[in-house]
Order: sequence, then C-alpha cells, then structure tokens
Amino acid sequence: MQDPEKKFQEKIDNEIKIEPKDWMPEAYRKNNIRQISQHAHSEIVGMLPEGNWITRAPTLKRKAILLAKVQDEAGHGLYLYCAAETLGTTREEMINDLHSGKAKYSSIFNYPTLTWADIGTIGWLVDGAAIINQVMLTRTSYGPYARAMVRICKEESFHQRQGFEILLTLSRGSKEQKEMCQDAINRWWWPSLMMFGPHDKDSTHSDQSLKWKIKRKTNDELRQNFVDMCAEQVKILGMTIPDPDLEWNAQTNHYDFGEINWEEFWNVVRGNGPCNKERLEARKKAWKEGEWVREAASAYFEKRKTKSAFSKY
Ligand code: FAQ
Repeated sequence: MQDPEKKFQEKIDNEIKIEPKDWMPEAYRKNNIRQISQHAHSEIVGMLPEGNWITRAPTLKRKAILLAKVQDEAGHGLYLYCAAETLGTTREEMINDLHSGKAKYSSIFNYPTLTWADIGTIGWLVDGAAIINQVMLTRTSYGPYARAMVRICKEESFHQRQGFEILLTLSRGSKEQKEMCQDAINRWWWPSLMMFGPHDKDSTHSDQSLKWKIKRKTNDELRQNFVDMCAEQVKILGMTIPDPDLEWNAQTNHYDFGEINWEEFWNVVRGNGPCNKERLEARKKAWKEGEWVREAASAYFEKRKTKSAFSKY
C-alpha cells in the first residue's frame, strides 16, 4: 500500500484539491483551521469599523452600498467558518478562541474610522490588499477554502471599486474633501502593508504553507504586488502615498518602498492596537446578545426534523 503522506503530496504536486474526507497530515489540517478561521474572524471583525459609518453615510445611495458591503462581509465570514468546520473544528471552538484572544484576526481592523474618507480608503486599500491575497488563495490546495475564495473575490473586487470611487469623488471635491482624502490615505497606508504579515524571513508558517500550496506566494511577494498596484492607482486620485522612499526601480521592475514599523505591527497583533479591546468587546457582546437567536434556530431545526420524520409515514 502507498504511503498516505506520499500520496497526499503527489495530489498537491499534481494540482488535485484535498477534500474533507481525504487523508491529510495533522499539521496540514491544523494550519488550514488556523488560517481559515483567522480569515473568517477578520471578515466578521472587519464589519465593525465600517459598520460605524452606516448611520452617517453622506447620501442614501452611499448608505445602501455600505450596508450591502458590510452584509457581504458577514457572508464571507460564514462561508469561511463552514470551510473550517469541514476540517473537524466547530463554530463554538473557533468563536471561543477569538474571544479568549487565542485566535488572531487581521491587524488592520484595530484602527479607527475617523472620517467618511476612511470608508473609501478601506475599500481601496484594505479590500485591495485582501484581493491580492485572496486571488492567490482561489488556487489554495484545500478544496472548500479555494471554492469559497472564488465567490468572495468577485464581491471583494466590487468593494474595492466602490472604495476607489468614494475617494475619486472626494479628490475632485472641495479643499476640505481633498485634505480629508489625503489624511485617510496617510493613516491607512502603512497598516494596509502590514496586512500581508511579517517579512518572509520572520514568517513562522510560510515554508510549510508553500510546500503544501496553502499559500502560493510569500508575504513579501504579495506586499510588493500591492505596492506596485497602489503606486499607479494613487496617481489617478491625484493624491500621494506617505512614503518618501517610494520610487520606481527600473532594474527590478518594481517600486522600492520604505520599511514598515514592525514594532507597531507586533504591538497590534498582540492585542495592544488602538481598537483591539473595543473590537473584542463588541464581538463578545454580539455573541451573548445573539444567544436567543441561536437557541430559537436550533429549536426550529429540531421541530422540522421531527416533522419530516413523521411525514414519511
Ligand atoms: N494581522 O507565519 P506568518 C479582509 C500572524 S480579510 C494579524 O507569516 P501566515 C476582508 C499570523 O497569523 C483580511 N496577525 O503567517 C475585508 C501568525 O500567527 P499565528 C484577512 C497576523 O498565516 C476587507 C504570525 O503572525 N485575510 O480584509 C498578520 O503564513 C475590508 C506569523 O505570520 C486573511 O486572513 C496580520 N496582518 O501569513 C473585511 C487571508 N499577519 O497564526 C472587511 C488569509 C501575520 O501563528 C473590510 N490569511 N499574522 O498565531 C493569510 O493569507 C495569512 O494567514 C497571512 C499571514 C498572510 C495573513
């Protein structure tokens, strides 16, 4: 009989997706649960900074669009929790890990949304960074995760365009609107670069994730793709990126850029960013207040199960 680990790696090498009932190394299962659940938490916590602006969106049209975007993010979180559940974990375990601080979520959602321009900037930069990462993940080796990513990416690209359009409107507006636009870009630029994680040399999971094709590109490669994209797009806005070292390099065919403040990054990841406490409190409160909904849904499910068992006779 063939060694299961060898057979597993052959599938990966031949681009055959790993499915929930297939044999897989325990470390592959764990790494996927970790990444997918953290990704799900990011979508759910990511609803909070934008949700803060639903009641204050400047027009009815902007309000309807923002509401739809935030709802999409809830949907993304739910697909991703379901994808993680296929690996043998439960929703309760994942939520408990988020609430206890054991599981991470993206550092970016620990920054405050101070003005309407922040909503445009989240769409442009945060969704932009998410897409660069997630387009790669549509080819991840675990089937349920890859399939969830295909659908999520379609929605994220709409999100990015709506954000850019908010900024384009502001950048063509009054002096105050232009300043608000530049200020938001200044505050969100560096945290957006941090979304891609530590430098490759400091990444804990990269080697294993690349071998198993959970990731297809490294953190630094994806970050460079993002910088190259934004350095061009910002010209259309007539705004600037707050990095004096940002410069086109004809030799590498990429933009050079300055060093990230890694101390700030790790500080936010460890729970000490500007909004970490507020975000976790909001999630715990929502979970507690939603308890009756979960109970009612379970009771309804049980009732329907009993009913359909009897309807056979
Ligand atoms: N924040 O060894 P690596 C979105 C942790 S979705 C916090 O390099 P890996 C949609 C990392 O977990 C955004 N922690 O890790 C939206 C690990 O700690 P651990 C989320 C971070 O997994 C838009 C340690 O550092 N996207 O935005 C961060 O190989 C707008 C060492 O790192 C995803 O989750 C960070 N930025 O690479 C919603 C995509 N970076 O777990 C609302 C899927 C690293 O050992 C509004 N995830 N860490 O305790 C990934 O692609 C990867 O997990 C990376 C990190 C690239 C995030």
